Amino acid sequence: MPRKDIAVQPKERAKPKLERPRLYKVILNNDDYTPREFVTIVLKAVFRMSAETSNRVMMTAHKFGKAVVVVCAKDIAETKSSEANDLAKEASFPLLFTTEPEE
Ligand code: TYC
Repeated sequence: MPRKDIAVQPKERAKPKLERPRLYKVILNNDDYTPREFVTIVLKAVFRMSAETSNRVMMTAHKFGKAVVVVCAKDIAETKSSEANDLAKEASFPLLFTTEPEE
C-alpha cells in the first residue's frame, strides 16, 4: 500500500539533455575568373556531387553571388572547404569556399 504521509519527489533527470552541436554551411562564392567547368570539377571531386547538381550549384553562385554547397558538422565543413580551396590554389584560380554556422 502506498504511504500517504510521504511526498514522492519526481526523480531528477539522470541524463541532462545535451545541446545538439551546431551545423555549418559550406558556401561557394562567385568570382569573375574561375572557369565554370573548373568549379563543377571541384564540386564533383570534393563534395561527391553529380554533374547535374554541381552544375546547378555552380550556376546559383554564378547568378546570385553565392550558393550553399552542403550543411554538415563543423570539422567536416572546414576540411571539405580547405580541400576545395587547395585545388583552386593549385590551379591558380581565385575560387573560394567559406564556412559559416547555420542560424
Ligand atoms: N563566374 C565565373 C565565370 O563566369 C564562374 C563561377 C561560378 C566562378 C561560380 C565561381 O563560385 C563560382 N567564369
